[in-house]
Amino acid sequence: MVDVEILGMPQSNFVWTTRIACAEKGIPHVNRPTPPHSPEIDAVHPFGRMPVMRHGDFTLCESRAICAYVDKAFDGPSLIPEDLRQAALTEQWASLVSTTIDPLLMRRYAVSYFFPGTADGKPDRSRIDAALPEMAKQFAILETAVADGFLAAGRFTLADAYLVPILFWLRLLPESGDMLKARPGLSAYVARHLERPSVAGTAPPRPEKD
Ligand SMILES: N[C@@H](CCC(=O)N[C@@H](CS)C(=O)NCC(=O)O)C(=O)O
Repeated sequence: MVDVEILGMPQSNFVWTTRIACAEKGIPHVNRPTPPHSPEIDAVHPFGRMPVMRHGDFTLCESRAICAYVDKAFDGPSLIPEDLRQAALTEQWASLVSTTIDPLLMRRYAVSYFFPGTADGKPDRSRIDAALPEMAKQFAILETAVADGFLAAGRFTLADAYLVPILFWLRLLPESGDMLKARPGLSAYVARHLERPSVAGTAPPRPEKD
């Protein structure tokens, strides 16, 4: 059987989501660490973003499409519940995470630490400070949303596969780390799911401490 190949840097939360989807499905996959806008990524994604997938002669981009393909192409447990309403709620939360939560928590906040683009290479303080009030609101919403230990459907779903990689990075940064500590439900949620075999087994290398 041809392995699924996931191209993209393992640190990317969207790459990680697709790898969790493969692991939950129980299929072998290989991750080829590949930066965005590299020739291999550009060959598949019209805007040069990661992840992209190769499966034999088939190529695909966009994490949600890749997760859907992996889900339908192989036997094995699904990250989307059978029940119509639970499936819809799973899609609702997966969409909220990728269209509203990721743009704030990752693109605006975390990226201002990891890829600040400042002249001196230091974190982009004004961009970080501007994001904090809205972040506090999102943490409050998420604390309520994971009250039963999952984001949707009362079990681990695609919605959690989108959220947990984001919270992994936010635990490591100062303001978001404090916001998480102040939310016991959300802290317990991320700690527990980071130990899930599909999540732990696909985790990116730990950043080096300075
Ligand atoms: N909607 C895309 C988002 C992918 C995305 O934003 N990937 C980021 C890394 S986490 C990226 O490639 N950024 C580079 C860029 O936007 O130029 C998906 O779900 O796959």
